[in-house]
Amino acid sequence: PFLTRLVNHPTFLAGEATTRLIDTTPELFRLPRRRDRATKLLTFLGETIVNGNPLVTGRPPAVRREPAPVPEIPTAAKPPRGTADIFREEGVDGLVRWIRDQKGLLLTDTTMRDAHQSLLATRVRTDDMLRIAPAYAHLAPQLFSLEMWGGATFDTSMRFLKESPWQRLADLREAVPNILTQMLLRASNAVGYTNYPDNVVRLFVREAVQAGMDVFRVFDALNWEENMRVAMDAVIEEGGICEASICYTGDLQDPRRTKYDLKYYVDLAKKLQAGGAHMIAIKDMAGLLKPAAAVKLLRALRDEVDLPIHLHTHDTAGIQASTLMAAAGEGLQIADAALAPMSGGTSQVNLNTLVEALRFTDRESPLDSESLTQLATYWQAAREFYKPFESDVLPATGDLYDHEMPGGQYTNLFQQARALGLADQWAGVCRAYADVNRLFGDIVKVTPTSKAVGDMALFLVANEMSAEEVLTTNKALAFPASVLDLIGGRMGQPPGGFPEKVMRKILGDQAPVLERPGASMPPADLGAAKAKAAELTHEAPSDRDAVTYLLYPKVFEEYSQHRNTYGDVAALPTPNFFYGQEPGDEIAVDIEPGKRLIVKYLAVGQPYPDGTRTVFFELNGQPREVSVIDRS
Ligand code: 3PY
Ligand code: ZN
Repeated sequence: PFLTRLVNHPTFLAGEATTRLIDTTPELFRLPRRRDRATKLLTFLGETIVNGNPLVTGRPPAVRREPAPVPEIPTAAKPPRGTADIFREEGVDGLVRWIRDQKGLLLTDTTMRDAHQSLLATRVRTDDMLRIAPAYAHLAPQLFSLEMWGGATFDTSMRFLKESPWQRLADLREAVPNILTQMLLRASNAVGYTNYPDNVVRLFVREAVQAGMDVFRVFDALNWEENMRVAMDAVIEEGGICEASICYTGDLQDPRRTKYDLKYYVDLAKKLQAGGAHMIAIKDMAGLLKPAAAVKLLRALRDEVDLPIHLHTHDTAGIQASTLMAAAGEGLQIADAALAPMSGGTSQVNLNTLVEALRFTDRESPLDSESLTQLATYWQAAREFYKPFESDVLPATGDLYDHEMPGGQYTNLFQQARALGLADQWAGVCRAYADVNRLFGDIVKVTPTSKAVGDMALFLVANEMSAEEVLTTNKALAFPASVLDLIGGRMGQPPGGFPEKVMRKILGDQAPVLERPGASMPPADLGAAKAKAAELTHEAPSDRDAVTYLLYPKVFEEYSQHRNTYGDVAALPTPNFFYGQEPGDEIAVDIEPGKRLIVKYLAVGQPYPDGTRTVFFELNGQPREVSVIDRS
């Protein structure tokens, strides 16, 4: 049948069959499935009903089962013209001109990326984004962009949620055709925790553009512009918008801290401009940029760099709205914020109230307050699904400016500390984090360098050691792998390099990498990765799966196994994904456009001697049952 399908395919008949046939006509290469999709999903639901979803086991339960309320919108109407239309019609230069012409402060909504990465351990599922996506298109077309991809979302969507990050991007792009999509790209670390070969970074960017990504916020975790080149060039060549970042650390107003002063940031921004950046991001990942410093930084950048500026900060300190307002007063073009119920604390500043704070000023935003309230109302309810992942609130004190921990790491490191029995020593962990930063020469701390500093801080507290003792002790120490990576130069070089003494102590006789790590890394074998990925997915070989495999081999393998066994669980409503169903519950699951399953859960049978139980459903009105192993 394969040959029959092949020779009858229009591409083949048109005489255009080439070796690209696999890429252009993947439908020919899909092999028949052993089990149909409905059975796989019923098996997943059955397993979850009997055994629970391990993701939420032992965590505080979510109570909400009803869907979050979606505002009414004219779905049949074309959404109003937005930034994505401008970009498509007028290219990046036209978009940049348009940005400069705007009087009001433009806003990026980070709810679907950084906000839930910072507040809910990156656990928000695609389904909850897709339900509200068309409402964004109709109610908030004045947004500059929707940050909804990259950072930790790529890894966590597969690792924990068992869903495809690519599908999330493609579906959101389709649902919100008029607003720019935006992602966070860790330059040579792509969406991972270590540098990858250049050809992997390039392929990743190409696939992201093809799947619908517009704005790439590219940053290097040590502010090493040389290490940003490959990613920036790839974004520009593939037709994306290159927003190159300067990561903000320290305090440019503190006369005692001279390493990261105004000149340092301006010089870096100039280098990024020379490297072809279309826009500059000030990436204040720890929320350290104080209002007065923001004024100085904006003035200097606007004087010396001729690119639009986009300010990103975290509200860990609780006062970052004043930083955004101060920056807006200095001509900042774009700011990041999150919808009210997903804002504040380690997340971004409150977008709803920021819009009101700007009202009746010359930077007033054209966003509609009532519409934003409707979007916020949705997220308030949707957040309830994620109660198991709510982190403890850790109000920052003045010591935030000492340890400088990024918003996304703050609560995460606390959980790690608690898991090691060090919760009561949290203040000590924060102090150790600051000491490790000083030991390493005062570096930029953001993924992945922040992880290395955090790992080292926990290591010291667990071993009851001070940072100085690392240099003086004669004990052989087994340093965390991330620390060996960082000090070994495999994440790149900080300004001035790492302190000699630290390198000698931590690396022993191992020679550090001093050049750009990608320069000495052999290119990844894309052909082999494509074949391996196809073996795992049982799908036609694709560059997309290949690059996913190259970035996260183990995670991709487990995700593919899950998908082969249970189908695409992204289609399930969140309460059912976490908790299965109650007897008598009926849910609608759209497994593809126009193909809806109505699943009613009836009952579960007693265990058989072999430990299995039968779970009884009705599928589209017909009785169906699946057998699952009771693991209790
Ligand atoms: C990430 O790299 O995921 C970040 O959010 C850094 O701030
Ligand atoms: Zn951030």
